[in-house]
Amino acid sequence: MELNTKKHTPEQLNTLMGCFSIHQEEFTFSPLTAGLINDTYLVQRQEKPLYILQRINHDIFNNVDGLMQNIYKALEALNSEGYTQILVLPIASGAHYTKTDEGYWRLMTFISESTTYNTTSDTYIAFEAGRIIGKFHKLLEDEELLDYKDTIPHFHDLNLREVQFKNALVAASKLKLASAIHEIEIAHKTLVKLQKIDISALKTRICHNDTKLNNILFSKKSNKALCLIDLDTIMKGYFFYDFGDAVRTVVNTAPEDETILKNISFNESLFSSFIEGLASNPTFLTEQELKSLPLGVVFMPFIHGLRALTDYLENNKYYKVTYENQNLDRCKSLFDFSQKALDKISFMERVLNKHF
Ligand code: GN1
Ligand code: MG
Repeated sequence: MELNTKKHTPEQLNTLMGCFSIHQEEFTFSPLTAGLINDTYLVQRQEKPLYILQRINHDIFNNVDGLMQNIYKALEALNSEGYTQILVLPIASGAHYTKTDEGYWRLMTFISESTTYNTTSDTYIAFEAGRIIGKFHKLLEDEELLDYKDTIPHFHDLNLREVQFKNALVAASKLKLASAIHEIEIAHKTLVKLQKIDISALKTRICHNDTKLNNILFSKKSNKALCLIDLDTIMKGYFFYDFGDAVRTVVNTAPEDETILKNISFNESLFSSFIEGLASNPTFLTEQELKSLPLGVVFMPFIHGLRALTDYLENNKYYKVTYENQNLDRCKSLFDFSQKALDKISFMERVLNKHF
């Protein structure tokens, strides 16, 4: 397994920049540590941010070629009024990434005057989050599904995540099992409840698959949403994945690994604004998709919580952690939000009926 935490020197990174077809200068690099999978650097020249340089985690994304093709294909379509286009910078051969002994690297444009938020209490930001997610889907609505590779097959498939969880239960130490006894019980109970989601009637779309709030870029000046970032998981999926993942992070004013559960809440005003923003796009959702959305808000935090719990039981081999029990804390927090979303199903239905 590659080491996720390996530090790269400025010399190494400057040499790497030499591979890309850009104006070559002396750059400086600041690590961006919000992501849990890749190594990400902000590339600056004389303090002006210019690019995002990333080492793709090859243990997780083993089809880098397919992944970069998906991104490149989607970015061609993600260019319109009200949506800022990101560019992938090629290397000399025209390829969209470079491979070194250190792994696979790509370079993308940094959108100037932009910022991200981990959480928000601002209804305008919630509106804009909804608007940009709808816009993203509207722009990708007519993509040819066959052009996209399943780079992480069954990524949000609960059956796969259930099997992985059950395998982890068999292999985990007694101590670990005892420390997560309560969460394991919630997982078993909720798995039964969520089995009833019927995906057979849902339209398969090209989705982002990781639409948490901090994967949306906002204008620093106006707070208008600019575009979605972190495009590694662009592949086929259902709209309720992107909806549920966005809602779990937009309407909850506590972060994903909040340890004080009373701080975790489902804010109704933020939800209503998010839906208003989503509905400000020309319609694209089917009746069946609209019906799937409230349960999607229960489903997405649950599946993330289950993956965090599985990783905790497997001694943190997937997600980067900054302390031993972080995956368990994430699980507790995600399960708690999932439960709180379950209590808001009829509220969500009412708001959706009003706007769609
Ligand atoms: C991972 O690395 P990051 O933060 O973009 C994960 C997402 C989770 C997220 C939890 C490929 O994304 O599914 O929602 O952590 N991505 C992958 O914050 O597993
Ligand atoms: Mg991601």
